[in-house]
Amino acid sequence: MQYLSKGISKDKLLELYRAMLKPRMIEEKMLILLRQGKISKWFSGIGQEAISIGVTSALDEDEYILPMHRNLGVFTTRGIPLFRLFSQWQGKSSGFTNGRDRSFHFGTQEYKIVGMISHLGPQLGVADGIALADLLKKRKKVTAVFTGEGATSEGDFHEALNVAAVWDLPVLFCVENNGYGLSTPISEQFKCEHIADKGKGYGMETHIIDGNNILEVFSTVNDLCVSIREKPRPVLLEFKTFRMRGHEEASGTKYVPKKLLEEWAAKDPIENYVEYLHAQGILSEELEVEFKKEIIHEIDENLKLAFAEEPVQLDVSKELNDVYKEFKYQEIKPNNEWHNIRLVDAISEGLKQSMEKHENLVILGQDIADYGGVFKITEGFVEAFGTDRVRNTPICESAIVSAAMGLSINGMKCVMEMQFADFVSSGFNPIVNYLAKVHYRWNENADVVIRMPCGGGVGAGPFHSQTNEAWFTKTPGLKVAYPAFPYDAKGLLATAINDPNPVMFFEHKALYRSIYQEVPLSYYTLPFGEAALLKEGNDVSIVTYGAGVHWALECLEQNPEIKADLLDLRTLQPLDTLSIFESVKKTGKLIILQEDSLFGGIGSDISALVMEECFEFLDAPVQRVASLETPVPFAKSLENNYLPKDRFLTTLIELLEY
Ligand SMILES: Cc1ncc(C[n+]2csc(CCOP(=O)(O)OP(=O)(O)O)c2C)c(N)n1
Ligand SMILES: [Mg+2]
Repeated sequence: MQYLSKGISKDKLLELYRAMLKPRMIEEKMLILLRQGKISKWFSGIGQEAISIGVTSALDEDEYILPMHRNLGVFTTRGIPLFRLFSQWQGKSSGFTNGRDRSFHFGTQEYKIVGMISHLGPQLGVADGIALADLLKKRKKVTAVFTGEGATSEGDFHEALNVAAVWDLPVLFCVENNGYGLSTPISEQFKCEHIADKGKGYGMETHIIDGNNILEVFSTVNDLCVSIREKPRPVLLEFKTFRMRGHEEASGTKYVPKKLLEEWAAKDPIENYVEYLHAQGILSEELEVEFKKEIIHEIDENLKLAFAEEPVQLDVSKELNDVYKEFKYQEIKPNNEWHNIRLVDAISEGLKQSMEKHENLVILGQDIADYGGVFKITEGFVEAFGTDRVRNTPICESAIVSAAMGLSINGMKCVMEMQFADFVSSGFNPIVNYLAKVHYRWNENADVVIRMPCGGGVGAGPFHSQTNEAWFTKTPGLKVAYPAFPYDAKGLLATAINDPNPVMFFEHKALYRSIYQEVPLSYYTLPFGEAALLKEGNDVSIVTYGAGVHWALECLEQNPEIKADLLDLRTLQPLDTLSIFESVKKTGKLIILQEDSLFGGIGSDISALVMEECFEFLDAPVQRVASLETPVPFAKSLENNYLPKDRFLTTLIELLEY
């Protein structure tokens, strides 16, 4: 191995050695503990230390770094006290997740490290968002994100690199090509010769680096960082290296040809470097022994601390409370000027006023800039706020959701416009696995609102008509709003943006231009978790939301003899169960109207809750009226049959006559 130490001080050369030695020695200790059954899973980075250490050493301490499961060296080089790492691996409180997540699945703002989620790929888009925030705040920073070569097959890799290229984001994409992804060799993972070859397709600068050569890694990355800080751009780095142990310890390396292991063993990043340092007279035998002694001492002392720590104590209310970041709702009252506008106008007005209120708010979405979005919600926004804050995105929902997460991590707020709610399936993973779980996992919040133009009755077929709120009400960590009127939509959107938690904000397309209402001109907020009692009557309770509210109103108008409480839920998470129970206790009968297909919708849960909490008050079985168990059909006659509107009255009368 050829080492070039040009311009690197002797102290730095030694520091790099010590920094590589530490994770190696921790790992060797962990392997012993693993065999003794004292720790659970272990993903070894032995043989790959030069990459973690070289990259981390080249970054400034306040630059974000996003490691994966083999990057122990990132955590140690950033100076995290070892007992905190050991505690984390044992699921104890001095770790970073209060026992809620394992191994390296955590982040820490204190050390500017953003750990992975198991799904691998979303990390890359998060790095984009972090870098975008730096760019927007005119901070000259680099963000480094790691991935294995296996995970480069995920769509997230393609999406994140493409976005970074189009936006000139200062991201170092560090691919550790270690020959295998679990048991899959690179020949079954990708067809090109080098991962770096892919950079060309994204119009991106690339470098291939010997990942076992610490000086090559450090020098190249250091030079690149200096250059990227001045001239922001993404760079794809492929580090050639090898995974010397199993995917995780239990799985072994039987499938890896012995010859390969031997070849790479000869290229060990630490042994070779030690030889070089000895030959140069930089490292003496005595100093080497001293370093090792110090590290062993540090490991032992910190292990003692971690083992002595009590297992994490269960506090049920804390478990529930930590799913969301605390948000103290602030009521802001409107002024006295009102105007008659459509739902679509109210959302646009609310969004615009939030952009004026929050300087750190960025809107991301397809065709939202000059074009104004497909529903024209952001028309004129570019003139008011510029394309930095009203940002057209490529068609890549997953990377954009991840980027929104990254913006939030780096101090921004983000509203993402999903062009149609149906397309959220392409960004589903980071929503339910990253945004929803991040506060519970490591106390980081996702200050993101995803606007969801949704719903049927518009003759748009199976892929432009869905109302998929149940995918999200099911997921702890998300809030879900679903206003039916312009006044509610504007006030709730303002609150959604103020709330530091992730909010799915449903906007019914069929209501956009058909529903008018008097709405305050000025900025105002409305609280989540409060249903609106639109009509009062003693015969029956009708609970609904979105388009269902308007169907129920029409039905009651045409049948004035029916005396019903009509509750518009307005938000589904939090859900105003108190108002539902109160009404049911008064009327003794409940019908739930939901536009989504029946099974597994929120109506089913409301029904179950009422059965559990109000059983003795019920005079009839709770009724659910919802769409058919089919995709949403295109032709008018089929769609009318699919939607529950025409079935609602029949079931309502049956319930009244029960
Ligand atoms: C979406 C997803 N698919 C599959 C897995 C299972 N899995 C975890 S790590 C891994 C291999 C990753 O290989 P690579 O990206 O090369 O990283 P390495 O482990 O080699 O460092 C696999 C298949 C996962 N965690 N997430
Ligand atoms: Mg790999």
